[in-house]
Amino acid sequence: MVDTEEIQVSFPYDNSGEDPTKTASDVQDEISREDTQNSCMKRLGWQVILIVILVVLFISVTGVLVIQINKHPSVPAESQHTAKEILTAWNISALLEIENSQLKQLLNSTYQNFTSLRSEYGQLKLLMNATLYNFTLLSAKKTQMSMLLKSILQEKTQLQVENEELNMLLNSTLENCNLIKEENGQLNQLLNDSLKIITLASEENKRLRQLLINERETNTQLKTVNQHQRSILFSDRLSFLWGFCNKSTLQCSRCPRGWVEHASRCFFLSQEIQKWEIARRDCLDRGGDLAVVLNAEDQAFLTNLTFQFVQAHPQVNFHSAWIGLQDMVKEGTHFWINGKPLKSGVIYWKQLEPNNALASWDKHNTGQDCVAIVPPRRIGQKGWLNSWDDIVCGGKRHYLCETTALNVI
Ligand SMILES: *[C@@H]1O[C@H](CO)[C@@H](O)[C@H](O)[C@H]1NC(C)=O
Ligand SMILES: *[C@@H]1O[C@H](CO)[C@@H](O)[C@H](O)[C@H]1NC(C)=O
Ligand SMILES: *[C@@H]1O[C@H](CO)[C@@H](O)[C@H](O)[C@H]1NC(C)=O
Ligand SMILES: *[C@@H]1O[C@H](CO)[C@@H](O)[C@H](O)[C@H]1NC(C)=O
Ligand SMILES: *[C@@H]1O[C@H](CO)[C@@H](O)[C@H](O)[C@H]1NC(C)=O
Ligand SMILES: *[C@@H]1O[C@H](CO)[C@@H](O)[C@H](O)[C@H]1NC(C)=O
Ligand SMILES: *[C@@H]1O[C@H](CO)[C@@H](O)[C@H](O)[C@H]1NC(C)=O
Ligand SMILES: *[C@@H]1O[C@H](CO)[C@@H](O)[C@H](O)[C@H]1NC(C)=O
Ligand SMILES: *[C@@H]1O[C@H](CO)[C@@H](O)[C@H](O)[C@H]1NC(C)=O
Ligand SMILES: [Ca+2]
Ligand SMILES: [Ca+2]
Repeated sequence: MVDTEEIQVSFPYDNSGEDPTKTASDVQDEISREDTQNSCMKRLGWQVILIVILVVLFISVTGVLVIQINKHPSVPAESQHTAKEILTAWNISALLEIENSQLKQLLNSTYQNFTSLRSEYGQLKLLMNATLYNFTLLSAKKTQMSMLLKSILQEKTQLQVENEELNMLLNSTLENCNLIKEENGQLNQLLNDSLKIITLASEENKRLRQLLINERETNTQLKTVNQHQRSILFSDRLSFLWGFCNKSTLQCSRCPRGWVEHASRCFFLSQEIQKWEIARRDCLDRGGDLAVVLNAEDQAFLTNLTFQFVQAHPQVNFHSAWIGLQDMVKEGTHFWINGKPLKSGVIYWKQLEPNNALASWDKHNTGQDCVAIVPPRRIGQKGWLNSWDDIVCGGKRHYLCETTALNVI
């Protein structure tokens, strides 16, 4: 728009067809046109003068010829010839006149052509100026356009690069998306599995709970039964049996509590000390009698019992423990409490025993008639099984009782 306006401002008479106001150039034009007109007129004047001169020349030549003819009237042939010449000259004159008018017309037409050409030239000049201007404008525009094109091309290249990058990004994103989708599927599967497991577990839990409730009920019932049975168990009538059981562990043995089983018999080593007679009474009260040594196994077991006691109670001044053997009736003849005599050649005596030694405090000189086991000082010592000693029956000693073990069918 601006361009067009400028053009219109610069060339306001271009296409309007109105009469141009006179500018300096136009005045110049006018002047130059007048010059041209003047020169034409001058040329025309020269031609006229030339023609006049020619006519004068012709007339003067003709006059000379006539004078000469008059001078020589005697010569008719010559006269005739001269007339002919005059006619020719007349012809020539006429021809010249015609030619002159033709030239005039030509000049007029040329002039007219010239005038029209001049105006055409002016128009062409204007057109060319406009065209040039348009061309300049267009070339400027073209430069702009080419610059624009260049920048657009650059932008396009950048955009292409960016596009490629974006494509790659999109691809990687798509790949990631696919991976995530896959993972999601796996997780879904896992979740489903977990849910299934949970469902199963919850069912199992329910079942177990029911079972627990049932069990609790059973338990309560059993407790009631148990309490009933307990009341029966701990009644006085069964107190004898409890002597064979540990009430806290409910473990029962074939021997009463505190007694040790050996060879289907039960043995008891007293904590207290008593004279032989009172010791025997206590064994009887406990449902047994003083211990009898039937063989080497019995001898080893009983000796070990006293040894273990000494080991376990180092603070006790343990001298010996009575067994059921004595020679109170006849000195030197030993009898067991079951009435059986001591077999001859028994080798369980300590060295130098029995000696029936008489103690200073033995005022009645009764001697040593009751037998006790003296614990050895160490295991493996020489004479481990030779532990018997005859002692005054009134001395206070620990004692070994024995009873039969319960025969459980
Ligand atoms: C003059 O011109 C006329 C016509 O053009 C012609 O017939 C005639 O013969 C001419 N005369 C002379 C003397 O040339
Ligand atoms: C030239 O021609 C124009 C018309 O064509 C006429 O009006 C004018 O008188 C002529 N001029 C001369 C000198 O013949
Ligand atoms: C003038 O121009 C016309 C047409 O443009 C042409 O026919 C004619 O011959 C020209 N006259 C001269 C003397 O150039
Ligand atoms: C052509 O245009 C320019 C400005 O556009 C002007 O200065 C110049 O005079 C013009 N020339 C002609 C012959 O019109
Ligand atoms: C110059 O450009 C204008 C507008 O673009 C147009 O109208 C005019 O015809 C053009 N002139 C030429 C001589 O091309
Ligand atoms: C993106 O992936 C499509 C199809 O998967 C492929 O045609 C294209 O070449 C890939 N583009 C890039 C930049 O990797
Ligand atoms: C998960 O379980 C539901 C119903 O139990 C089912 O519709 C869905 O397809 C399962 N999905 C997978 C990934 O197994
Ligand atoms: C019962 O057994 C426990 C464990 O063995 C024991 O600590 C406890 O002394 C025993 N009670 C009796 C009375 O033997
Ligand atoms: C002595 O008795 C203890 C405990 O009962 C036992 O471990 C050990 O083997 C016994 N020793 C002998 C030599 O019998
Ligand atoms: Ca004696
Ligand atoms: Ca003795």
